[in-house]
Amino acid sequence: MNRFKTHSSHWGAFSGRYENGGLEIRPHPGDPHPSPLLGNIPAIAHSPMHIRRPAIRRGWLEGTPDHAQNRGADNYVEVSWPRAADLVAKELQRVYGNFGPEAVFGGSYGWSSAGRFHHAQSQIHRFLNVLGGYVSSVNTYSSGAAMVILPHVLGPYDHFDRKSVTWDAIERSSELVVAFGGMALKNTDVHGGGISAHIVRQTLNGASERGARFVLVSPLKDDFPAELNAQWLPIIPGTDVALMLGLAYALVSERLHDRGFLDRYTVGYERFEAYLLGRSDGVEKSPEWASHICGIGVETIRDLARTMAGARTLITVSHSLQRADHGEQPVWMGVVLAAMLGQMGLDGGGYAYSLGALGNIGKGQLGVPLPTLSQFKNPVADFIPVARIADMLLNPGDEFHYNGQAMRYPDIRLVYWAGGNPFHHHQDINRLRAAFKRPETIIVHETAWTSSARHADIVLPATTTIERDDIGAADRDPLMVAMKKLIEPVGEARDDYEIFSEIARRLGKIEEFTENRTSKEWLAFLFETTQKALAAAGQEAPAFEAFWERGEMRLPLKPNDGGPARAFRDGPSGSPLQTPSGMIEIFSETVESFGYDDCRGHPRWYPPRVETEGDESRFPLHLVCNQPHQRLHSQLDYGDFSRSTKIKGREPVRINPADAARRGISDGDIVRLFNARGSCLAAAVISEGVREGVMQLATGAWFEPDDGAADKAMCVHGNPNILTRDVGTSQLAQASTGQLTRVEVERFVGEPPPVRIFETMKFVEGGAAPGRIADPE
Ligand SMILES: Nc1nc2c(c(=O)[nH]1)N[C@H]1C(S)=C(S)[C@@H](COP(=O)(O)OP(=O)(O)OC[C@H]3O[C@@H](n4cnc5c(=O)[nH]c(N)nc54)[C@H](O)[C@@H]3O)O[C@H]1N2
Ligand SMILES: Nc1nc2c(c(=O)[nH]1)N[C@H]1C(S)=C(S)[C@@H](COP(=O)(O)OP(=O)(O)OC[C@H]3O[C@@H](n4cnc5c(=O)[nH]c(N)nc54)[C@H](O)[C@@H]3O)O[C@H]1N2
Ligand SMILES: [Mo]
Repeated sequence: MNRFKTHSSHWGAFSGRYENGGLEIRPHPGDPHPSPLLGNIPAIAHSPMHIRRPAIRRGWLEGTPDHAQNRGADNYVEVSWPRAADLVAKELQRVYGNFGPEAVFGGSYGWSSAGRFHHAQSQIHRFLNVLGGYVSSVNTYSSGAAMVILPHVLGPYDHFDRKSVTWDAIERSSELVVAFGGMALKNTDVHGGGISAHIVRQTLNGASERGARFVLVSPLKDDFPAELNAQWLPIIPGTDVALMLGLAYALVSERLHDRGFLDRYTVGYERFEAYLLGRSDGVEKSPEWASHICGIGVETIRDLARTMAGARTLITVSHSLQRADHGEQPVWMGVVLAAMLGQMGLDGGGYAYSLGALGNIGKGQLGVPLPTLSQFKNPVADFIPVARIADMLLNPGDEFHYNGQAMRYPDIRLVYWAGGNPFHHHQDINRLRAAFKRPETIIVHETAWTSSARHADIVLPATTTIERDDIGAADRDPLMVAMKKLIEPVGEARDDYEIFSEIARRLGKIEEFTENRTSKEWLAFLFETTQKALAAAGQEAPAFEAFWERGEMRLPLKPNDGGPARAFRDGPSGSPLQTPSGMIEIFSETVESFGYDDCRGHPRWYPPRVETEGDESRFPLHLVCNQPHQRLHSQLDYGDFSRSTKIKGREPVRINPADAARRGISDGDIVRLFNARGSCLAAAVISEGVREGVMQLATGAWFEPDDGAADKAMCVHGNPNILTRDVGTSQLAQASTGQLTRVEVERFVGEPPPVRIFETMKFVEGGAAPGRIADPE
């Protein structure tokens, strides 16, 4: 009998045992609410989706003219590892030699897997830096707008996103939590790097039992756990700023705003108030005005304003609100509303950005540093805001604006990706497909035959975490886990580290990349960072071997002191915020000075651009494209749990009964969603939990075109990014706006095209062009 071995993932610690051809998974015994996402893991061991051998796209290998036009519609030729590594090394040499590192895009955004050493992002960036650098990307798809606006308003991003409001304060002191965008429990299933205890449900229940009340502002009812009986304000998507302004106006008109707080801790309130009351633009942002825009009743708005002013109130703003047109505004306006209530820095009150988006946000901070692989320094200054990838590939040399800078897109010849899935995360997939036809070469390390792998020229099979040893640890999680290999590598899959080492060897850079350490030596070496800090703090500091034998280790937490918000409240001059004024910037001279018409000196209401563009009126329904409850992004969409949620093999789309009835759609029907950009099929689920006029289709179903060669392909599986818009939030942050789009829907009549994406890949034979390397075998 094999023993269960400890392991960890972005959605929980667990142990696993491989026996008789099957992988058995047990959640960590200390986890009060283990995630059902663990059910996706066993498929790794046997799914035909795991890439088994290096594969080259035939057109690239044969060097046919215009071969790049065939990306996404071509066949693949399997090759040996030595040949694949030779081809990659030779191509890197060519591109670096002819065009320099400014022609290599290595942003490689993506969540990859848990594990401190085999972290694909760290590995690829380290490797490309050894070769001379790469064009990088900044910020995230998660919170691209907040990461740029918050530093102007409150100081460093994490001060109010992680360091100030904690779950224990909410359980102890909050009387009212108003959650713009909710706190869907599904989202707290995961945390980047690992999460050993899922505590959000029990914490919210604890607060509720003490008498705390909850208000959910969201188009979806299940964005808050049902047992809390939250008051549901089913808002029209994209209109939270209008509601917040209506609440602010109600506070001022009843003199419920905290003038003392505004005077002592903020700058620019007067200029904002002139806008709020209509003195600067002739429009009063009254509850009546707000109600017309956001669909929430006037009296409801007034009542909520009074309740907020009369209780210990916490305002939370979710990531999702800013992953939309003008996404900077709700983040900023949430701060202003909280400042008007005067409770920032009080226990269980004030403002928390993104609480509930990830399972460890709101937990205590670790008292020791975690093992971290050095990525070295990137000498290349060129970068893009992460969601501008298609713009960059389509428009080299064009000017764009970002956070006060005028910049130009670089001319990219080679794209190298490891640990991310752009055909999952990026918007307007048809446009992305056109963009992916531009570079000369695209290299991808993947564990699975995702759509990104199917658009690459060179596909190198990477192991998943269960095929290798690693150290599991994450921000705010006190459990460090020995992630032990559970199965042998599938097929010829190799660790990213090993792949990069082989290529580095061919380029004469092996010593720089590996520093002469094996994987196992790296684990022991990286572990020392934490071990030494533990010893210095007088804590038990086991040797690596002892930790590995034991399987896990508890790390100390810092005492919880209310963070920068509390310190600022207690002494605004001694602990100023790290903003230009040291205060909360209700008006930002810096942002105003950029002169952008889509993000000015104080938060304001901008009607969403999608609605002001003529042909969008043909698409009356709002589509919410949120995070999936059944997987992490696109990862393991082929896993059992994710597939158990599909209907007739397609992704479920939720629709309100009234909208369905009007279109003759019944539960379980295959429907076609479409707009000016594209279309996809999905399976209808009729639900009262979705506001009328809104549909919801989660992200993460692997993109499968009906015709890989068509300019405008339809996704037969249900990937919403075929419909979303590829425009930045504003010139300030240029962040993703993928959360919301507009569509129409109809019942699909006839035999729908089959979903084939999870079927075994078929390979072809192929020759090599003169100049490309032939297989030595
Ligand atoms: N419309 C819309 N789009 C969105 C969003 C939205 O709300 N709406 N949300 C956005 C957000 S917040 C995010 S964070 C992004 C997520 O986008 P991604 O992070 O790109 O999504 P993942 O599916 O996690 O992609 C990780 C990939 O890495 C691979 N992988 C895992 N482990 C390894 C490894 O060890 N080595 C290698 N080489 N590969 C590995 C997996 O197989 C997977 O394909 O999506 C964004 N896209
Ligand atoms: N199970 C699971 N959990 C995850 C992830 C996953 O893939 N799977 N991904 C993780 C990642 S990388 C991130 S960044 C976070 C993302 O965290 P979020 O971005 O907050 O998560 P979403 O689920 O995309 O959106 C949350 C809710 O916002 C609501 N919403 C959408 N538009 C509006 C609006 O205009 N107004 C209001 N008031 N509400 C709106 C939607 O109903 C949606 O369910 O989630 C993390 N958690
Ligand atoms: Mo994210």
